Amino acid sequence: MINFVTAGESHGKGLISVVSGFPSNLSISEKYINDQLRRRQGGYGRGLRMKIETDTAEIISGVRFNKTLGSPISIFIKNNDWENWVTKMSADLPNRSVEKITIPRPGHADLNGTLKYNYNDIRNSIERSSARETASRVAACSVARKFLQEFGIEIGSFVESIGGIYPQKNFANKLFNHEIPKSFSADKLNKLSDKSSVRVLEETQEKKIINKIKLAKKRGDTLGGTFYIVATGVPTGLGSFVDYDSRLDAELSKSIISIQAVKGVEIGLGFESADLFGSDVHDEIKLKGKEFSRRTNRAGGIEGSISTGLPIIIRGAMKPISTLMTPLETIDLKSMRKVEARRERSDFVAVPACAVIAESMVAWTLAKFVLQKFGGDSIEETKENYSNYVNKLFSRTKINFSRK
Ligand code: EPS
Repeated sequence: MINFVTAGESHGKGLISVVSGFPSNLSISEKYINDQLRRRQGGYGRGLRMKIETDTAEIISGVRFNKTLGSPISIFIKNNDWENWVTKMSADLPNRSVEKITIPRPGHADLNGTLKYNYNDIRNSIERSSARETASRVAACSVARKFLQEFGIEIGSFVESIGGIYPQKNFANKLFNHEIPKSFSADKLNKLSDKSSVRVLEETQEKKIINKIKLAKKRGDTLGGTFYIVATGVPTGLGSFVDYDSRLDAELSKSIISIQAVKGVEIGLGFESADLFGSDVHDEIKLKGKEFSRRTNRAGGIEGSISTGLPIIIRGAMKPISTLMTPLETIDLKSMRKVEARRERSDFVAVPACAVIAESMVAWTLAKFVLQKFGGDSIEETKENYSNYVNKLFSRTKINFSRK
């Protein structure tokens, strides 16, 4: 079974990812990972830190001549900002002069982290709860993304809205109506959304959003928004209804809501389907050549917690960034008096980055289910098991139902 763990604080020496359980002989390179890290750093409205960092993955183990060995893959991302934090974040020097932070920001982990871990400095909570950690997630999950590409499974995303500004025509509706050409694949979606500085698909919407972000900056405020993740090429049969934690939709939702500042996740039509008649929601089943298909895809590619073979469609909602340059009210934990929250260097909006991070988390979850179903110690073995299943799926169904 695959697993990944990340380590590192936002302003420490760097970030570490350790990935285990992938089969041998999978091609992977630092360049492949860096291309994804670069996508994560983008987006109009990101903070000054993105000018300091050029997140670069250094593969420390588990790969030889660009092929996985089947052993743990460890990846290091250096923090360029570390040189400014050597004293403040020293691992083994006692704190002689570093001022403690005693004023928690509303909306972040500052107060809760300090209470839970009995910290004597809120900086200890800020460092690991920061969204900086997502850089190491993207590095780790890029291995999963590359693995899925071996099976023709692609993952893409686009930003649906920022600050309540939505598109004229939502591309997602085409997906729900299953009105997309067979040639469509999620990586082509990224070629469109990555062109936009806020990763939206409509130019007029982009202009309105950038103006809204400028307004937020002027007010010393922040924004959130919504995004869609789309996975194409996913075979029928991933996930199962037999256990709560074998359910594909549940595990995908968990992986996305685990991202810092994500407060909502929907599979397919999600909350909208709660208001509709069943006849306007359930996807009628049809035959397409030698495959089962659906007339529509409002289920978002998952029925009975199992993948249907149609694109998986997930929508996420990200709350506004917690650090406001026009601070909200809080309590100073030293004086226990009402004060204004601290200003910490930060992003104004990070929804474009969040959508890229969510792609990585979806890649991880789908890779987990692919390996769970098809196993294999080498990529060749996994691919053999996969083709055997996919090629026989339809004929086996016919035999089952013709059997007496
Ligand atoms: C981030 C790097 C850090 C995080 C930021 C995301 O930037 P800085 O060094 O300026 O604090 O703070 O995350 C947040 C804005 C947050 O609220 O957690 C990154 O690399 O994505």
